[in-house]
Amino acid sequence: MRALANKLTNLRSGFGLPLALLTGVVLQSCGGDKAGSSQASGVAEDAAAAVYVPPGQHDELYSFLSGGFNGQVSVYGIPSGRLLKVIPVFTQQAENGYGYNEETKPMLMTSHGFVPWDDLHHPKLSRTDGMADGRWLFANGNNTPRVARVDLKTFETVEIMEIPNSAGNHCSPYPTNNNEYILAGTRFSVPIDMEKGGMGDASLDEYEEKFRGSISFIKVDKDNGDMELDFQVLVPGFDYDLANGGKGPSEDWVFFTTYNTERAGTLKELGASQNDKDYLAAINWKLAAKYAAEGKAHEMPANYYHNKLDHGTHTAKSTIKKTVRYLLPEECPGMMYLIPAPKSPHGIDVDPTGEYMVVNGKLASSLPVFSFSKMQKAIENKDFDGEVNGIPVFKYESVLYGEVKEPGLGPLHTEFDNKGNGYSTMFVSSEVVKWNVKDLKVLDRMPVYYSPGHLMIPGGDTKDPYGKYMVVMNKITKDRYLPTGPELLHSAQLIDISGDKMRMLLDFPTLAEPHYAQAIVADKVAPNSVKFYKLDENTHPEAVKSEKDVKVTRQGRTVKVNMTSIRSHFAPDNIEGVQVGDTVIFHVTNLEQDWDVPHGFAVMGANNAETLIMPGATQSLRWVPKQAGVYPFYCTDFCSALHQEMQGYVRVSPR
Ligand code: CUK
Ligand code: CUA
Repeated sequence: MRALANKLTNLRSGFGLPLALLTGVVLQSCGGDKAGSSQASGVAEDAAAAVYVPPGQHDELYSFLSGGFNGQVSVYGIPSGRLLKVIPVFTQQAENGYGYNEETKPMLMTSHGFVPWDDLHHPKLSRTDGMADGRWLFANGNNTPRVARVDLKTFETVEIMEIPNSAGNHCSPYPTNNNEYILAGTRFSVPIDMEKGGMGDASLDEYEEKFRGSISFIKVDKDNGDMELDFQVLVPGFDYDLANGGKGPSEDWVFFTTYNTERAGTLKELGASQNDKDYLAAINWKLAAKYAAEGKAHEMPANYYHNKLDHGTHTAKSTIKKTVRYLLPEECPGMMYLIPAPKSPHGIDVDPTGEYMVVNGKLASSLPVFSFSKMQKAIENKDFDGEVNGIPVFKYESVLYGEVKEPGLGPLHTEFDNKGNGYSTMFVSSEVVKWNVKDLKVLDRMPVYYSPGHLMIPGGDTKDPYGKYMVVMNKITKDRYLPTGPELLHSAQLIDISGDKMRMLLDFPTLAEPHYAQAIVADKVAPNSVKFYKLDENTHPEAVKSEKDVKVTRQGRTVKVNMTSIRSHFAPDNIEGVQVGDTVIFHVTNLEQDWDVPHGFAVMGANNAETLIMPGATQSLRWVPKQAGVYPFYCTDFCSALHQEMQGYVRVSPR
């Protein structure tokens, strides 16, 4: 894909001419004045005012961008594009000790052991009545299949669940309209051993008969958000790419794009692309839940981790789950259907009314829009064209509403505004195309730099989009910013969609590669934000709540240091009695009860990281000193005028 895009950006930039050069030519031809330069680069005249948030003022919206291969979620203010926070999710973060300190290490445990990295593609906000409610943010781990939940009161990852019988948790996570379920679909199909559980052994020659995909139905507790894997649907062994849920009339349904429907096992040569069409899979999740509740589900052994942060101790605990229930679509009539779609489709997006399903076929020359009411009619009339593993396949025409003709090259994703329009990214022709959902006419085009993947309109995947802004996330940065060597940050662009024509407002670099994003008005999140943890609610077993209770104790070869931090000292700050080879655990309680006064803690030579302790919390660092000496430790976060004095020593004696 990247090679193709490069080719195309070269094309766009004048057959290999550096784009800057070409822009220069354009600039010259229109006089090179300020207005001319804005015009030449397509930036709205009042862009600066439109994105300017004066110092001390807050942004209108929070946006949550996936970090892709950095495994985290980054939070940007919209419209300013200011980075507000990086929320560590699947990757260790040395900056605050996530995944390094004893409290958060269990968060990254899986059946494969400690996996402190993942590839995070899709953040999704929790929902109430089909609208983002600002309570939680769910996100997928693509590589070692996991789903995470971030609590937006604290902007902390509070839960990570591993997904069994999955490989490449890509079409994930999709909340239904009241978070009844979070749906998580597999990208790769794998041989699933339904007797012994888990992945079986099979050759790729046995792909068609032995390989299956899975769609996980994860229940979410209404009050505290806790997830629980209710059951899975073991689907035919296609590759499942992306999903999206219905709304309004289609709210009982969820739709998945598939590729490799010939089940070739390998994408070599023609492989996965030889079929003229792949499928859009439609699953009635409510009916699936009913089948599971009525005893249609089988059970098989499983082995997956479920990691949760306990509120009082602020410590993650892992539970290992040993079984999983599953449904087979061939035994559940009416639960799953297949709609022929352009081959190798990518995104599937449902419009705010819930009637139209858009399939973004990246190799197709048109954008098919399917009709939910026609699909229901086709089900009634049994208007099918064969079946796969007992799953009925519709005739293309019987469910098609119409096609957007010649939208551009390489459609990948679509979002919607609140005025009946869709906006689709064209990866190859590197533009966003605005079209009307009713008459399918293209209304406007905006070139973006370069090669867009997802785009996001705040609320654009809900029944009532906020509209106003659109963020396009691009795969290639090239000459957009000052060069920083071969590796460049990715790029997002903010576009004003409030008028008939799209208007380019702002470029901002992003951390690693953003795929999807979500945004929500600040009022839905900011008032609930926790400022510090209450010391008297801290139930961490190693917490010390007063300096007079600090202690150093030895049990065998383990030395426990229960210590405190407060401006501007640690207690104790002179630790003796440690020997080479001991396991030393520093349990540091931050006694502060004020917003924005964390204290950091780091020890010379400790091969983990620092830990950053929030006010009222206790965090623990483990250290095994290998050499005798007197080791300094200090606070790493400038916390007061005497921050530099916030230090101490640990004496490590020879054994
Ligand atoms: S995917 Cu990345 S651009 Cu993983 Cu949602 Cu389409
Ligand atoms: Cu505490 Cu610096």
